Amino acid sequence: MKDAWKRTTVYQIYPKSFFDSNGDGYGDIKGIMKKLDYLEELGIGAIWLTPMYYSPQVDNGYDISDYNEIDPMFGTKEELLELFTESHRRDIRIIMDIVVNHTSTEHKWFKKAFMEHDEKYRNFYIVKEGGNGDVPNNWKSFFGGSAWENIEGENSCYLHLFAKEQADLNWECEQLRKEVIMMMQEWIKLGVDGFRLDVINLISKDPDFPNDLNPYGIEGKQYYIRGPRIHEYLQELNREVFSPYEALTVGETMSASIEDAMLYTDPSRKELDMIFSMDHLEVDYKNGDRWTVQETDFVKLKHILSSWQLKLEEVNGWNSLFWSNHDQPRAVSRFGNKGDYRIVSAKMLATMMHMLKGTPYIYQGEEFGMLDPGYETIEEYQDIESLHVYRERTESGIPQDIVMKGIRRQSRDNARSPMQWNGEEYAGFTKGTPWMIMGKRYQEINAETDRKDPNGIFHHYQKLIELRKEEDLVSEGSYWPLDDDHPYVWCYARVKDKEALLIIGNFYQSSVEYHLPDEFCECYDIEEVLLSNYENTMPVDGALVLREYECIIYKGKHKEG
Ligand code: TEU
Repeated sequence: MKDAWKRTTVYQIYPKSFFDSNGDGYGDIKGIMKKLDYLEELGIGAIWLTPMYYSPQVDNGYDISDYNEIDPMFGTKEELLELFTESHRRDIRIIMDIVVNHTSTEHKWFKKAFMEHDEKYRNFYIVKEGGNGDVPNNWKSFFGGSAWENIEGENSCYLHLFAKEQADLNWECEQLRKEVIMMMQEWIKLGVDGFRLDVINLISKDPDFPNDLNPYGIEGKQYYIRGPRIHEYLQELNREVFSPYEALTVGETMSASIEDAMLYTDPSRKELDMIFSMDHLEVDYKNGDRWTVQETDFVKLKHILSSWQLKLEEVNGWNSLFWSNHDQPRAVSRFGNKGDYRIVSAKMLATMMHMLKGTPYIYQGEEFGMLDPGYETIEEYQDIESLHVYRERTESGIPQDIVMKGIRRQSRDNARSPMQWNGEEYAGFTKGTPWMIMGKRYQEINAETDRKDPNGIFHHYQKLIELRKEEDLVSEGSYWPLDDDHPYVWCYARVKDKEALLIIGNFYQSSVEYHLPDEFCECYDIEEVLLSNYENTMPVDGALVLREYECIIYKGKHKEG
């Protein structure tokens, strides 16, 4: 990991739902600009902007029709460049979301390929003979149906792993790779400091496109989640774009294993700085099915996060640390407490994640404990994936209330309801009509109310961000799992030279008597509490009673000095 980024906390903005400056109901660039002071006060060092490129918005901007232009719904390219300048003035760097596994079918490449029949561009996409029911293989789209769509007027079809309006690009084509490289270099020249690379592990497909007889998750997936040329492509991007410009890179890699991550992030291989793995967020999926919810398997959660910490350290790799993003439900609704313990549980979750080794990502609204919006009926949802899941499952005969239970819990719209800035109409997000229905409890849960409270969640995040900047143990210390099998408490240490941090969190709504792990106490004396979410006491004879969702960061010194 590049030294310059090691102490940075990243803030993810979903522009459509962040802040609307012109009253059209959609968040925009000027809106982001107006909130830069707020972000500076929080202390973050970088913003990740989810896509604002030209797009028909079939998948909220992940269907790009022009990589070089900004969709008018967000403003202009000039405004975006001004946002870069204003952010840089505040020492906030910019990470752009790059979606190069697929383009929108409105992209000029797609149009040239299939409407103007230009061979060069046809080769930019994955085209096979067949169509109209007679498809090349049984691969499925994540958003429903076959992954193949017929090309109008032909007996051939193109691959789309997501919506049919999101056509997969053919990375085997050298000219396509050149175009992508040029486009990314262009953005760097305009001031971008890093990239979040959407589903980047899917860009290399098995060239035989086999039928998937034993699907791993969804039909086809095993043939593209770690395709034969993936490392070669990443190394090419690294050589041409990332290394020369010292750009930070975080690859979104669905279903990547730790072993994959070790390869992607080992600095000597020159691929990516870090990846987003969703492994730890699958602990409430029943039998691996996201839409059938089960109680969180807490011990499994700890084991997963611990093994990622340990394994990536082996290769000098780097972790991305997050509970939430625009595809996931709100962390407090999911792993914390929506009632009386909302504030303490939000602080506990933040503490346990932020004290790990890696780069923390905060998703907009998380810094004051936003909850899922509480939509009830399917009509309230907009996300293409939720609507597809609803249709597919109800049609297959699953009772509607069971389907809705899964959607209420896991829908991506949980993250996408507009930011709750204050208690005014539409939570101060817009003066018009918001594009999505507001969260139910915005009068009580909003940035303004929380920030006024000295014990609020925002101030706790500020302290965590500050600790990462100030304390070498947080940015550099090795991870030491302790008590990994405890059913209620997560306890780990970060150690470096003769010092250690001991981080303890009670994940449950009941108090727990807790004895600090012997192996830690034998080596270290606890000297002070750096941060906690209750008025705190020091352990007596190595023991303490942890209150509901209590978390504590202790600092200790090695007994031998
Ligand atoms: O997401 C891909 C991904 O890994 C999933 O979490 C996705 O949200 C979906 O649930 C798969 O079933 C990325 C983006 O983050 C997402 O918003 C886009 O819809 C998707 O890629 C396609 O570009």
